[in-house]
Amino acid sequence: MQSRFHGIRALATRIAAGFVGALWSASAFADDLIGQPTDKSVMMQPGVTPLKRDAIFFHNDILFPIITAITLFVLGLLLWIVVRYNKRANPTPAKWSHNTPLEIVWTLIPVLILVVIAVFSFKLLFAYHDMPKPYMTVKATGYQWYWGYEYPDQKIPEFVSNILPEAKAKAANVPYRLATTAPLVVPVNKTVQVLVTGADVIHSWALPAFGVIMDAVPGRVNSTWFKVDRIGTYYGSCRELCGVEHAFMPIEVKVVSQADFDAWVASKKPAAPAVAPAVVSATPAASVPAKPVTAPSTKLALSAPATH
Ligand SMILES: [Cu+2]
Repeated sequence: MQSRFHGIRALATRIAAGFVGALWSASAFADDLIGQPTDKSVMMQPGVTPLKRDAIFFHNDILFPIITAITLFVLGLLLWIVVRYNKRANPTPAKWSHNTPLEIVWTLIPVLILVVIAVFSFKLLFAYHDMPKPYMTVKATGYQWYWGYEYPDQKIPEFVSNILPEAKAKAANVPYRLATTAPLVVPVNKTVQVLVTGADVIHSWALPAFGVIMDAVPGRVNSTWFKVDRIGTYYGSCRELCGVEHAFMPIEVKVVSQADFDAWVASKKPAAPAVAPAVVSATPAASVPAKPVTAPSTKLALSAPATH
Protein backbone atom coordinates (compact mmCIF):
# COMPACT_ATOMS: atom_id res chain seq x y z
CA MET A 1 0.00 0.00 0.00
CA GLN A 2 2.71 2.41 1.00
CA SER A 3 4.86 2.17 -2.12
CA ARG A 4 2.00 2.19 -4.61
CA PHE A 5 0.67 5.51 -3.38
CA HIS A 6 4.05 7.04 -2.77
CA GLY A 7 3.46 9.73 -5.41
CA ILE A 8 0.20 10.95 -3.91
CA ARG A 9 1.67 10.71 -0.48
CA ALA A 10 4.71 12.81 -1.41
CA LEU A 11 2.53 15.45 -3.09
CA ALA A 12 0.03 15.64 -0.24
CA THR A 13 2.80 15.78 2.31
CA ARG A 14 4.52 18.60 0.44
CA ILE A 15 1.30 20.66 0.31
CA ALA A 16 0.95 20.61 4.05
CA ALA A 17 4.63 20.32 4.88
CA GLY A 18 4.93 23.20 7.30
CA PHE A 19 2.02 22.44 9.59
CA VAL A 20 2.29 18.67 9.56
CA GLY A 21 6.05 18.89 9.97
CA ALA A 22 5.62 20.98 13.08
CA LEU A 23 3.28 18.39 14.60
CA TRP A 24 5.50 15.50 13.64
CA SER A 25 8.55 17.01 15.23
CA ALA A 26 6.47 17.68 18.34
CA SER A 27 5.49 14.01 18.45
CA ALA A 28 9.12 13.02 18.01
CA PHE A 29 9.84 14.75 21.31
CA ALA A 30 7.95 12.08 23.20
CA ASP A 31 9.46 8.67 22.59
CA ASP A 32 6.30 6.70 21.95
CA LEU A 33 5.78 3.78 24.27
CA ILE A 34 4.61 0.66 22.50
CA GLY A 35 1.12 -0.47 23.43
CA GLN A 36 0.15 2.37 25.75
CA PRO A 37 -0.48 6.11 25.65
CA THR A 38 2.55 8.38 25.95
CA ASP A 39 2.69 11.80 27.63
CA LYS A 40 3.13 14.71 25.19
CA SER A 41 2.58 12.48 22.18
CA VAL A 42 0.25 13.95 19.53
CA MET A 43 -0.06 11.24 16.89
CA MET A 44 -1.49 7.74 17.17
CA GLN A 45 0.11 4.92 19.12
CA PRO A 46 2.60 2.88 17.09
CA GLY A 47 0.85 -0.06 15.41
CA VAL A 48 1.80 -3.69 15.95
CA THR A 49 -0.60 -5.13 13.36
CA PRO A 50 -0.52 -4.58 9.58
CA LEU A 51 -4.03 -3.10 9.68
CA LYS A 52 -3.13 -0.53 12.30
CA ARG A 53 -0.09 0.51 10.26
CA ASP A 54 -2.35 0.92 7.21
CA ALA A 55 -4.74 2.97 9.33
CA ILE A 56 -1.88 5.19 10.51
CA PHE A 57 -0.71 5.62 6.91
CA PHE A 58 -4.27 6.51 5.86
CA HIS A 59 -4.52 9.10 8.63
CA ASN A 60 -1.03 10.61 8.63
CA ASP A 61 -0.24 10.51 4.91
CA ILE A 62 -3.65 10.82 3.24
CA LEU A 63 -6.30 12.41 5.45
CA PHE A 64 -4.16 14.72 7.53
CA PRO A 65 -2.41 16.50 4.62
CA ILE A 66 -5.75 16.87 2.78
CA ILE A 67 -7.44 18.31 5.86
CA THR A 68 -4.49 20.60 6.52
CA ALA A 69 -4.41 21.87 2.92
CA ILE A 70 -8.18 22.54 2.91
CA THR A 71 -8.04 24.31 6.26
CA LEU A 72 -5.13 26.53 5.19
CA PHE A 73 -6.80 27.27 1.83
CA VAL A 74 -10.06 28.35 3.49
CA LEU A 75 -8.16 30.37 6.09
CA GLY A 76 -6.26 32.11 3.25
CA LEU A 77 -9.54 32.93 1.42
CA LEU A 78 -11.05 34.34 4.62
CA LEU A 79 -8.00 36.53 5.29
CA TRP A 80 -7.95 37.70 1.67
CA ILE A 81 -11.64 38.73 1.82
CA VAL A 82 -11.20 40.42 5.19
CA VAL A 83 -8.19 42.45 4.04
CA ARG A 84 -9.04 43.14 0.39
CA TYR A 85 -12.82 43.56 0.52
CA ASN A 86 -13.54 45.32 3.78
CA LYS A 87 -15.53 48.60 3.73
CA ARG A 88 -12.44 50.81 3.82
CA ALA A 89 -10.40 48.99 1.15
CA ASN A 90 -13.39 48.42 -1.13
CA PRO A 91 -16.00 51.20 -0.56
CA THR A 92 -18.16 50.39 -3.62
CA PRO A 93 -18.70 46.59 -3.81
CA ALA A 94 -19.51 44.87 -7.10
CA LYS A 95 -23.21 44.01 -7.61
CA TRP A 96 -22.93 40.72 -9.54
CA SER A 97 -23.83 37.33 -8.12
CA HIS A 98 -23.48 33.73 -9.42
CA ASN A 99 -20.60 32.45 -11.49
CA THR A 100 -21.38 29.18 -13.22
CA PRO A 101 -17.81 28.04 -14.01
CA LEU A 102 -16.73 28.78 -10.45
CA GLU A 103 -19.72 26.90 -9.01
CA ILE A 104 -18.93 23.86 -11.16
CA VAL A 105 -15.31 23.95 -9.98
CA TRP A 106 -16.14 24.21 -6.29
CA THR A 107 -18.55 21.31 -6.61
CA LEU A 108 -16.28 19.04 -8.65
CA ILE A 109 -13.06 19.51 -6.70
CA PRO A 110 -14.57 18.48 -3.32
CA VAL A 111 -16.18 15.48 -5.04
CA LEU A 112 -12.80 14.43 -6.44
CA ILE A 113 -11.18 14.86 -3.01
CA LEU A 114 -13.87 12.65 -1.47
CA VAL A 115 -13.36 10.02 -4.17
CA VAL A 116 -9.62 9.90 -3.38
CA ILE A 117 -10.42 9.52 0.33
CA ALA A 118 -13.05 6.85 -0.41
CA VAL A 119 -10.59 4.73 -2.41
CA PHE A 120 -8.18 4.48 0.53
CA SER A 121 -10.97 4.24 3.08
CA PHE A 122 -12.80 1.36 1.38
CA LYS A 123 -9.54 -0.50 0.80
CA LEU A 124 -8.91 -0.38 4.54
CA LEU A 125 -12.50 -1.29 5.43
CA PHE A 126 -12.36 -4.36 3.19
CA ALA A 127 -9.01 -5.36 4.70
CA TYR A 128 -10.58 -5.21 8.18
CA HIS A 129 -13.54 -7.22 6.96
CA ASP A 130 -11.53 -10.00 5.28
CA MET A 131 -10.34 -11.98 8.28
CA PRO A 132 -7.88 -14.75 7.39
CA LYS A 133 -8.71 -18.20 8.75
CA PRO A 134 -8.18 -17.68 12.48
CA TYR A 135 -5.74 -19.79 14.47
CA MET A 136 -7.97 -19.44 17.53
CA THR A 137 -11.00 -17.65 18.90
CA VAL A 138 -11.38 -15.88 22.21
CA LYS A 139 -14.57 -14.51 23.67
CA ALA A 140 -14.50 -11.16 25.44
CA THR A 141 -17.53 -10.29 27.56
CA GLY A 142 -18.01 -6.82 29.02
CA TYR A 143 -19.43 -6.58 32.54
CA GLN A 144 -20.05 -3.64 34.84
CA TRP A 145 -17.10 -3.13 35.30
CA TYR A 146 -14.57 -5.68 34.15
CA TRP A 147 -13.90 -8.03 31.26
CA GLY A 148 -14.33 -11.79 31.12
CA TYR A 149 -12.25 -13.89 28.72
CA GLU A 150 -13.03 -17.37 27.50
CA TYR A 151 -11.00 -19.65 25.20
CA PRO A 152 -13.41 -22.11 23.56
CA ASP A 153 -10.67 -23.68 21.38
CA GLN A 154 -8.40 -24.37 24.35
CA LYS A 155 -11.36 -25.28 26.58
CA ILE A 156 -10.40 -22.60 29.08
CA PRO A 157 -13.55 -21.42 30.88
CA GLU A 158 -14.19 -17.73 31.38
CA PHE A 159 -11.92 -15.92 33.79
CA VAL A 160 -12.27 -12.39 35.13
CA SER A 161 -9.87 -9.62 34.13
CA ASN A 162 -10.13 -6.83 36.67
CA ILE A 163 -8.26 -3.57 37.04
CA LEU A 164 -5.02 -4.06 38.98
CA PRO A 165 -5.22 -2.04 42.24
CA GLU A 166 -2.96 1.02 42.38
CA ALA A 167 -0.60 -0.33 45.05
CA LYS A 168 -0.08 -3.60 43.18
CA ALA A 169 0.43 -1.79 39.87
CA LYS A 170 3.07 0.47 41.44
CA ALA A 171 4.80 -2.51 43.06
CA ALA A 172 4.89 -4.36 39.73
CA ASN A 173 5.94 -1.19 37.83
CA VAL A 174 3.06 -1.47 35.37
CA PRO A 175 0.72 1.36 34.35
CA TYR A 176 -2.15 1.80 36.81
CA ARG A 177 -5.62 1.91 35.16
CA LEU A 178 -4.23 -0.06 32.20
CA ALA A 179 -2.80 -3.16 33.88
CA THR A 180 -5.18 -5.96 34.85
CA THR A 181 -5.28 -8.86 37.27
CA ALA A 182 -5.42 -11.37 34.40
CA PRO A 183 -4.46 -10.38 30.86
CA LEU A 184 -5.72 -11.90 27.64
CA VAL A 185 -2.82 -14.05 26.43
CA VAL A 186 -2.40 -14.77 22.70
CA PRO A 187 0.39 -16.12 20.48
CA VAL A 188 2.43 -13.85 18.20
CA ASN A 189 2.02 -13.93 14.40
CA LYS A 190 -1.29 -15.79 14.61
CA THR A 191 -4.69 -14.57 13.54
CA VAL A 192 -6.87 -14.30 16.63
CA GLN A 193 -10.61 -13.84 16.28
CA VAL A 194 -12.28 -11.99 19.13
CA LEU A 195 -15.98 -12.51 19.74
CA VAL A 196 -17.22 -9.52 21.70
CA THR A 197 -20.42 -9.32 23.69
CA GLY A 198 -21.88 -7.49 26.69
CA ALA A 199 -23.52 -9.02 29.74
CA ASP A 200 -25.38 -6.01 31.12
CA VAL A 201 -24.98 -2.76 29.16
CA ILE A 202 -23.06 -1.81 26.02
CA HIS A 203 -19.28 -1.81 26.47
CA SER A 204 -16.59 -1.67 23.80
CA TRP A 205 -13.41 -3.71 23.44
CA ALA A 206 -10.72 -1.37 22.11
CA LEU A 207 -6.99 -1.86 21.64
CA PRO A 208 -5.30 1.11 19.93
CA ALA A 209 -2.01 -0.63 19.07
CA PHE A 210 -3.96 -3.33 17.20
CA GLY A 211 -6.29 -0.87 15.48
CA VAL A 212 -9.22 -2.76 16.94
CA ILE A 213 -12.42 -1.40 18.45
CA MET A 214 -15.61 -3.43 18.73
CA ASP A 215 -18.87 -2.77 20.56
CA ALA A 216 -19.89 -5.28 23.24
CA VAL A 217 -23.67 -5.38 22.93
CA PRO A 218 -25.87 -7.54 25.22
CA GLY A 219 -27.68 -10.25 23.25
CA ARG A 220 -25.39 -9.90 20.26
CA VAL A 221 -21.99 -11.35 19.37
CA ASN A 222 -19.71 -9.10 17.34
CA SER A 223 -16.54 -10.35 15.72
CA THR A 224 -13.19 -8.69 15.15
CA TRP A 225 -9.65 -9.95 14.69
CA PHE A 226 -5.99 -9.07 14.92
CA LYS A 227 -2.61 -10.54 14.02
CA VAL A 228 0.18 -9.05 16.13
CA ASP A 229 3.73 -9.36 14.81
CA ARG A 230 5.56 -8.21 17.91
CA ILE A 231 5.82 -9.84 21.33
CA GLY A 232 4.81 -7.50 24.15
CA THR A 233 2.12 -6.19 26.45
CA TYR A 234 -0.54 -3.95 24.94
CA TYR A 235 -3.18 -1.93 26.72
CA GLY A 236 -6.62 -0.68 25.84
CA SER A 237 -9.80 0.28 27.64
CA CYS A 238 -13.57 0.18 27.46
CA ARG A 239 -14.68 2.67 24.82
CA GLU A 240 -18.40 2.90 25.49
CA LEU A 241 -19.69 4.89 28.43
CA CYS A 242 -21.04 2.04 30.56
CA GLY A 243 -21.52 3.44 34.06
CA VAL A 244 -19.64 5.00 36.95
CA GLU A 245 -16.61 2.71 36.68
CA HIS A 246 -16.35 2.89 32.90
CA ALA A 247 -12.83 4.31 33.23
CA PHE A 248 -11.74 1.42 35.44
CA MET A 249 -12.16 -1.61 33.21
CA PRO A 250 -8.89 -1.72 31.26
CA ILE A 251 -7.90 -4.27 28.64
CA GLU A 252 -4.50 -5.92 28.76
CA VAL A 253 -3.25 -8.26 26.06
CA LYS A 254 -0.01 -10.20 26.41
CA VAL A 255 1.36 -11.34 23.06
CA VAL A 256 3.79 -14.19 23.64
CA SER A 257 5.71 -16.81 21.67
CA GLN A 258 3.89 -19.99 20.69
CA ALA A 259 5.84 -21.99 23.30
CA ASP A 260 4.95 -19.51 26.06
CA PHE A 261 1.33 -19.56 24.92
CA ASP A 262 1.18 -23.37 25.04
CA ALA A 263 2.68 -23.29 28.54
CA TRP A 264 0.14 -20.69 29.63
CA VAL A 265 -2.72 -22.77 28.21
CA ALA A 266 -1.44 -25.81 30.12
CA SER A 267 -1.31 -23.78 33.34
CA LYS A 268 -4.89 -22.57 32.79
CA LYS A 269 -6.45 -25.99 32.22
CA PRO A 270 -9.00 -26.71 34.94
CA ALA A 271 -7.77 -29.41 37.32
CA ALA A 272 -11.06 -31.33 36.92
CA PRO A 273 -9.73 -34.93 36.49
CA ALA A 274 -7.73 -34.72 39.73
CA VAL A 275 -10.61 -33.31 41.76
CA ALA A 276 -13.47 -35.49 40.51
CA PRO A 277 -12.43 -38.86 42.08
CA ALA A 278 -11.77 -37.15 45.40
CA VAL A 279 -15.32 -35.81 45.47
CA VAL A 280 -16.82 -39.22 44.74
CA SER A 281 -14.84 -40.95 47.48
CA ALA A 282 -15.65 -38.25 49.99
CA THR A 283 -19.41 -38.32 49.47
CA PRO A 284 -20.70 -41.84 50.31
CA ALA A 285 -21.37 -41.06 53.95
CA ALA A 286 -23.53 -38.10 53.08
CA SER A 287 -25.31 -38.93 49.84
CA VAL A 288 -25.54 -42.72 49.54
CA PRO A 289 -28.13 -43.28 52.30
CA ALA A 290 -30.43 -40.77 50.69
CA LYS A 291 -30.46 -42.51 47.31
CA PRO A 292 -31.95 -45.93 48.29
CA VAL A 293 -34.87 -44.15 49.92
CA THR A 294 -35.91 -42.39 46.76
CA ALA A 295 -34.97 -45.09 44.28
CA PRO A 296 -37.60 -47.74 45.24
CA SER A 297 -40.45 -45.28 45.16
CA THR A 298 -39.66 -44.23 41.59
CA LYS A 299 -39.38 -47.89 40.62
CA LEU A 300 -42.84 -48.58 42.09
CA ALA A 301 -44.34 -45.66 40.24
CA LEU A 302 -42.83 -46.84 36.98
CA SER A 303 -43.91 -50.46 37.39
CA ALA A 304 -47.48 -49.65 38.44
CA PRO A 305 -48.93 -49.01 34.95
CA ALA A 306 -47.46 -52.36 33.76
CA THR A 307 -49.86 -54.34 35.95
CA HIS A 308 -52.93 -53.22 33.98
CU1 LIG B 1 -17.53 -0.76 29.84
